[in-house]
Amino acid sequence: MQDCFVGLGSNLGNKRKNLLKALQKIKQLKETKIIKASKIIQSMPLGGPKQPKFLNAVIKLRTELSPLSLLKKLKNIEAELGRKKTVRWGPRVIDLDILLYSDRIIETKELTVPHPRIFERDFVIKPLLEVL
Ligand code: A4P
Ligand code: MG
Repeated sequence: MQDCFVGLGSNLGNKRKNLLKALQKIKQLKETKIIKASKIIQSMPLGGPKQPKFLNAVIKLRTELSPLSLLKKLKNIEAELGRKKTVRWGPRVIDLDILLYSDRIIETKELTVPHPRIFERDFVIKPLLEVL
């Protein structure tokens, strides 16, 4: 079992509901347990086109899934919640990012861990500190 931290973001539709639905689906992943969840915070959009404010949160997981299998499951959940491909950093129903996975450093085409933009983002750092 490995500890890992996942960032959740939403700025389209019923944002709070989207975060809670994603949480519910992550809870249902067989090989994974949610250990802690941060408060949901509102944040100003960073980058991308003009877009609505975000709700963000971070959760701590304990999982048997490899980083890449976890990424795939998270991508499936994004798709199930109706996320559509648009521009980079564009508005989204749900965004699920792997922030940290144990003490692993990963740099592949599909996955960069730690997430490269953690430390420039209050909306990641603040909730992350809550669940560390
Ligand atoms: N990918 C690589 N590393 C990871 C990782 N650690 N976790 C790859 C998740 N995915 C990772 O992601 C594009 C590709 O990144 C994936 O296919 C995966 O293989 P995406 O979610 O489809 O696209 P994206 O989210 O638009 O791109 P990116 O670069 O992940 O954006 P960010 O950095 O997540 O930023 N402002 C506020 N206030 N709150 C936010 O949550 N989010 C963003 C998105 C911008 N501004 C924001 C927020
Ligand atoms: Mg993303």
